[in-house]
Amino acid sequence: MKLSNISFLLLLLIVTSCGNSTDDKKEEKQSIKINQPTSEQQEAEDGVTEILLTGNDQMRFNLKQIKVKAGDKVKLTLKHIGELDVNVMGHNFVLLEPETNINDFASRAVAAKDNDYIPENTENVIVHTKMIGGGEQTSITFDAPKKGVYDFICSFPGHVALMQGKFIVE
Ligand SMILES: [Cu+2]
Repeated sequence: MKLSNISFLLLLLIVTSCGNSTDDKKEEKQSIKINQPTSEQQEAEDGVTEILLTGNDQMRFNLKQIKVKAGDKVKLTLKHIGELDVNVMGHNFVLLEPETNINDFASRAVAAKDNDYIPENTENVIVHTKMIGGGEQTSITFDAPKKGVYDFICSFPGHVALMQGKFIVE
């Protein structure tokens, strides 16, 4: 469990133990919970950090931020929880090298339909999943790159504006 989660739990405990559990406070607590960035992440026994990233029909990833540790082996599963076809609402996960201009990359990706919207011979991609449609899921396993903050995006045409986040290696 990460520090931020622990302090969040502590805060909850303090709020709860104050005893003034009016309905207002309950609602407040719930909304805090909802706004808490959820990192569906766990360290498996074999030392592989598993990440579950979902994408939906509203062009949203469930995670804005993914944190791993340098040297981790990462198993990332991308799950499309929508219903739309891959040709209409395809999603992928593309982890970009630092200094990559996201918008420039995305526009080159648009032209690479035949290559799953990954520009051919690009040096900007560290790793990526295949493009999937509603109801599908796909996994990749890779070694976390060196410490730093990386961008991840969905490279389906038009998705990058909403579907991007930070991949943080600590
Ligand atoms: Cu997408």
